[in-house]
Amino acid sequence: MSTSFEKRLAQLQANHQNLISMPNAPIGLGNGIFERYKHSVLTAAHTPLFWRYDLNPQTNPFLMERFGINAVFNAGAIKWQGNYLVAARVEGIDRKSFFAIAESPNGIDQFQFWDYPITMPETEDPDTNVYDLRLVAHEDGWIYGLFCSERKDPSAPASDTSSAVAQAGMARTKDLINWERLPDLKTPSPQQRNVVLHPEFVDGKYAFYTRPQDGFISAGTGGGIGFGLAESMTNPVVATETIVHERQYHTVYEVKNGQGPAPIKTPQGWLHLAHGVRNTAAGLRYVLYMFMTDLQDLTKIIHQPAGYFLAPEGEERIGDVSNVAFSNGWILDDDGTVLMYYASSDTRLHVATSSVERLVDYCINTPQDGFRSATSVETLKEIIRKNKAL
Ligand code: M1P
Repeated sequence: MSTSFEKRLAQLQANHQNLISMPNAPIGLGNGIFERYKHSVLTAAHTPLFWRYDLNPQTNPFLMERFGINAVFNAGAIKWQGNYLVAARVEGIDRKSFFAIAESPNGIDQFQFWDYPITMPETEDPDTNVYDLRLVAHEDGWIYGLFCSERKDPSAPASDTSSAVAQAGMARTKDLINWERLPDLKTPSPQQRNVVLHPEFVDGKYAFYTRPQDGFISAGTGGGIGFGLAESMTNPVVATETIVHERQYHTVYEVKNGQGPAPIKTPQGWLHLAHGVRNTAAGLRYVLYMFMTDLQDLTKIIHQPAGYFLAPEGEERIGDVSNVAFSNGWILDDDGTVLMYYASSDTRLHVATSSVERLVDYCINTPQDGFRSATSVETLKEIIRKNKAL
């Protein structure tokens, strides 16, 4: 006769196994640009039971959770030894985030976490919180992980227990297990988040997408997606930031924006996925948008469709920070498929699929923003006219 501990464990194991082996499938006809999927690919419930529970009946007779996981979201991504890997932001119930790799044979379902989370070495100034890892296989042979390192603001008065400083933490690896921490990136901006390494050298230097910001939440006089060069990764200094894509009034990136994963090279230009933030009466709304930059001049935008590429829908709109779509990882597969990992509402991770061909077509042939209602009407009338003439 099995004990209640054994019964409960068997049930937990069955539920977990069902969840992590659940097949995923695209939903509906979609918009032709990308496919959404029925199930999220990772949630807090996907984390291994042996992370959350002490499985010893002697020390945990009630089989309680001992290490609660609150959310699994914003993930870097890479194809590695034939498998699809995401390095997710895992947030414990203590609010601390860390990185953990989950692996799938096809990139759309059956993601399973590696046994241990990433042990990210600290600098001499320890991070309080780390999140939003961007994985980049650089042409120098290293895989770099760039992430936000958050520490309490040392200049905040004692009464202020919330103010923080965000900087670009950096580390590198050859096997995704052993990481060498590098110094935080130095830039002219007091704070940085959403910093991404470009995969190729530019003029023999390391190239970074940055997001200068005055405050921890507010971009202030900073903002926009910046670009800068550094001589080395071991003494990483960006002396000059050029803004590639500015915030702009009455757009989906009016308040803030940030580079998503590292851009994908195509014959027509570099494909970029970014997030844009606007304010509403219900709070900030985060959506994803795309643009392309010139192959020779990485600071020159050559195509940008109007508005958002992907916005949170249905249950995606609800979570710890509602109305958020955020992406910091995508994988370009050998056949040209692009697997885009996006998180919803700082709670769970999803996949959307498209192809380089479709995304380039989307960027080149979708009308640009005219920035006024009247220009939108003219764009629409032109589409109608052409269709009526068919
Ligand atoms: O809560 C939404 C997102 O907020 C931040 O992004 P940004 O710096 O552009 O405001 C990040 O903390 C991100 O992790 C989070 O998803």
